[in-house]
Amino acid sequence: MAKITLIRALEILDSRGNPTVRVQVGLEDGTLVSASVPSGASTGGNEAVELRDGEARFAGKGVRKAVVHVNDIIAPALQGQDPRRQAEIDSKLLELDGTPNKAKLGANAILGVSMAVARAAAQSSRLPLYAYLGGAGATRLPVPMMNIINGGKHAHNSVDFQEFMVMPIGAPSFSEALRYGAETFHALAKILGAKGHSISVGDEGGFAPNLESNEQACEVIVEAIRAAGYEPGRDISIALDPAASSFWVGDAYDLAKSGQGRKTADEMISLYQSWIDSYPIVSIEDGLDENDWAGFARQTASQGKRIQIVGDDIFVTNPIFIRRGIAEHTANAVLIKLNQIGTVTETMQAIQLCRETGWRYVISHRSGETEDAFLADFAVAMGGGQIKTGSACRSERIAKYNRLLEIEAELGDASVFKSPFA
Ligand code: 2PG
Ligand code: MG
Repeated sequence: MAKITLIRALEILDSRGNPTVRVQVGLEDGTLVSASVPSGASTGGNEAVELRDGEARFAGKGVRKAVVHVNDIIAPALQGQDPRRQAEIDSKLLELDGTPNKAKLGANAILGVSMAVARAAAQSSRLPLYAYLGGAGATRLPVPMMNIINGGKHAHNSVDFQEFMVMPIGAPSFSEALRYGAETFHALAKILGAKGHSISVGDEGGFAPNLESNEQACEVIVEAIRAAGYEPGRDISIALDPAASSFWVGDAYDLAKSGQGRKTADEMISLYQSWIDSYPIVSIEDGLDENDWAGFARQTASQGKRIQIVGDDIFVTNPIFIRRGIAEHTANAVLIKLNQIGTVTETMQAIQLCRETGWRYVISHRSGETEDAFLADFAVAMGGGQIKTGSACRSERIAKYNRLLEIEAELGDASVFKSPFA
């Protein structure tokens, strides 16, 4: 196997115009690949540390320190290593960092190297990334969660909840699912326009209208699903990510953007219950604050048989928190984000825990993304059947969907597509 001869990092820009890290890895056989690190806005308190320079340039968001850590500390340490030894390389990265949350080198530095090493090994092995990471059994295409109305921290509008997503659960294939979602997105544009709303988009490419209430987002989505010619609940369902930590203020959930007042955890759970009864909702992520383990468990006990309860900020893709969640019946699914934990190997360990306990997992982008489509291959490799990667516009989102179309075409008859909710 060709050994690592080059590791080099660069400060690039993400989809919000903020700096992020790109890492190039070269091998002695001439392989040269790169990987780029995404960045969140509604970040969990326990995420691995995204190292920012804190200097005047880019309003403190520069990543030159992370770049230097890759070039001066990580690169010399990994020279001559076999890139297929992913677990060994990732534990070497943890050792070089030496902190529990990657605060020294930066999770952005570490993850860029981890992803680029995986991609280099795949290319040098002449395997597509999904087959290299997932093996011969990696044939399942994910059902997309397409975020067509953006609120919360991802948009300047009157909607408190961060993400209203459509999930084409009744589509026969990934490409058809993508078409169902894109057609619904366009139908929604017409409906919002006709109601006099703005159809400009938020960070993940969903519309960001000033609606009268959070609930109205569900109403217009159901209308759009029908207008596009689909049956709500059969062809296309709704998934929500309120990202409730972002509006947990003091001791209450403050629906300040919409002016719907302050609510307790149990009031939020009842609100979700009434929505589940009124709309075709199959999944709710982060319905409560990241520290409200008891509230999550109450929501899971009362709604977890009927819908998927996904923990994002509360678990931060970290096996330690997922283990606690399993013991306390906190949720029944985990949102998986590579940069919350910081290496490919640890991310795969988090997924393995989900599999062992029968929990579902959703492979997810961040609100700040790049054109890197690593996530698409990773979702097929991990086989969980769900991906969350934004709306039907903005190329940093579409790059992932287009890569999934390529994978589907390449797998041909071998590709599998089935709803996780069937
Ligand atoms: C989320 C993500 C991605 P962010 O909360 O699930 O949609 O948002 O990357 O801003 O944390
Ligand atoms: Mg989330």
